[in-house]
Amino acid sequence: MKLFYTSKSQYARIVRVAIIELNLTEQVELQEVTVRDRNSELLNYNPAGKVPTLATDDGFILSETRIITAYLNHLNPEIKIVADYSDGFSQQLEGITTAFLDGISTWTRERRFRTETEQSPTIIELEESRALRILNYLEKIADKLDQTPKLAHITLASGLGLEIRLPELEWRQSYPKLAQWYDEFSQRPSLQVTKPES
Ligand SMILES: N[C@@H](CCC(=O)N[C@@H](CS)C(=O)NCC(=O)O)C(=O)O
Repeated sequence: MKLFYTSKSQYARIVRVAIIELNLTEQVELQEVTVRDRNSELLNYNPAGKVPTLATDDGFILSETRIITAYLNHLNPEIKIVADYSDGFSQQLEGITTAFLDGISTWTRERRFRTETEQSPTIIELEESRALRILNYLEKIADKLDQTPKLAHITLASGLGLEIRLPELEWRQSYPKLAQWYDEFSQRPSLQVTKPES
């Protein structure tokens, strides 16, 4: 199997963390690629051109973080990373944390890849209020977050990890329980070796 990734992608980071937590590092080869690039090697495999992309041993090309993670989880079902229907709360959290990551990614891209005149205040305001609503919700239920490497927790940690690229988010002081959860969860070796540098 081969995982196509970029080191900057927080979505690909979720899959890289899952590979480590599922003890599948020997089975999955990692290939770094470029995105938004007509000459990217990835386009020979996936017309969507997005990371993460997984080329499976049985010849399928999987996109979308949750689909890939669920596929990897079925290879080691003893460890439960992706929630099933018996765990409604984790499924609920998977949805909300994915929306958080999607929103923060949009906001970050707006700031980093567009000139000041191209940046849309409407989009930034929309994503900022979405992020704050979700952070308020997560702070309220912080005692229900634990330190197990579930997809929802990994997704949340990946979203919060974008603080390095979006200092204006400034979430730590207002959400102390969440900050405590995040700082402890981030100590996991899988999170440490995939930590974004910039
Ligand atoms: N919904 C997708 C999002 C993946 C995504 O947006 N990946 C970005 C990198 S963080 C990408 O590949 N962008 C390339 C592009 O937009 O062409 C998932 O869950 O995997």
